[in-house]
Amino acid sequence: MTQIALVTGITGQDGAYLARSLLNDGYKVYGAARRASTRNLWRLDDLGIADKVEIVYLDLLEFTNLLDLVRRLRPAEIYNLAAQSFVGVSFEQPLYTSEANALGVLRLLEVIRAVDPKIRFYQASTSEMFGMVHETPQRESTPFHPRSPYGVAKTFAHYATQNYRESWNMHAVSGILFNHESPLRGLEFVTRKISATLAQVAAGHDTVLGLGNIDVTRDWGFAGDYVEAMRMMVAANTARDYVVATGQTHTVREFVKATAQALGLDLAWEGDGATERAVNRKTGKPAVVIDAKFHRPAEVFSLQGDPARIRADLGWKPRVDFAGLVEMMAKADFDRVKAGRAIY
Ligand code: NAP
Ligand code: F7E
Repeated sequence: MTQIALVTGITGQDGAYLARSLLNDGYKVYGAARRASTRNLWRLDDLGIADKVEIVYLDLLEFTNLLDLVRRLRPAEIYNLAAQSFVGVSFEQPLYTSEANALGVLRLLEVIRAVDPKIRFYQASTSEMFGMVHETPQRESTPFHPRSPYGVAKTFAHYATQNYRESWNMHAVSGILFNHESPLRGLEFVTRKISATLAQVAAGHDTVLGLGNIDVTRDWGFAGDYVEAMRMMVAANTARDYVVATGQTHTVREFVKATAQALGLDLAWEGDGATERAVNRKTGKPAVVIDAKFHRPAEVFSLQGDPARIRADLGWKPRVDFAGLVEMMAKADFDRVKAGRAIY
């Protein structure tokens, strides 16, 4: 019998990679999207699966909408990837972020409890819950200390998922995923902002990359690897939460330098703090500058995950390392720029 999966956040980065993985294994995939005034399926187009996913309308703020959908589709698995996922914007829209990222998850859990508690549920938790970290590397037992409305809302959702598992015996699991990137990453996130902007500089465009704090560190992996971890957790015999990470950490500055190298850009770094910048030696023009508007009211300074538990229990490990990720993103954006294709 064909397995049915409902994937919320289908228009996002992870939704596209997860849908492709499920389709490859013969699933019927319903992709849940909010209604938009323009078509926003470019990621599914990029992976060549837009006509294979059946799009349904869903907004995490609408309880009856969620209830009707789950009743009608009766999926065996629900992956909740939908969220207001940009940390920076969560400081400007804390109430909306909490409605979607915290209460939206509770709505979904209530719907599953009412319709069929046997539906398996995946919640997209995040390393942002560790925030001001209490130990390094961070593992499943590390205390949470979120630093943004995004992190606070995701922490609520994480505990709600755990509580429904314990109260109603549901196979409801959370993946505590560290930053994962790809050529399909949104342009406002720092890695894709770097690859897309420096690709334009390398192609001769008159563009400058403005960044906030470039001393912060992140544990960056490839999104295509991380959606496999989601599936393993949902398929596992025991419902358990897992940290999903590479175990390696790098500064934003290192990401910039590695991307420049991958693109053959020769940058000369000068100054420090607010005046630090990198000049393109070929043109003599600044290619990277510090712009205070990208600083956050509270920052998560360093993250490094320990994926030992998921490796031991489920056999998951990342296939793409930092250098491979940087090269993949730089090449994809350079190819887009050279071909005159849209940079989304
Ligand atoms: P993304 O590209 O920003 O995608 C987010 C998706 O959520 C989009 O499809 C968006 O739809 C949808 N969405 C937003 N608000 C919604 C609402 N109220 N109702 C229904 N859909 C809504 O994010 P991603 O990188 O794929 O991440 C997937 C999930 O993992 C998110 O929950 C994120 O918070 C979490 N996460 C991500 C990372 C990471 O490094 N990528 C790490 C840990 C956790 P529109 O296209 O209409 O905006
Ligand atoms: O920032 C710093 C910024 O926006 C990374 C989301 O997927 O991963 C993501 O959240 C770091 C931060 O990702 C700029 O201050 C410097 O310290 O790429 P980001 P994020 O905030 O880590 C987690 C795991 C999620 O769950 C989230 O959904 O880079 N930074 N300069 C900058 N960041 C941005 N965006 N833009 C800059 O110019």
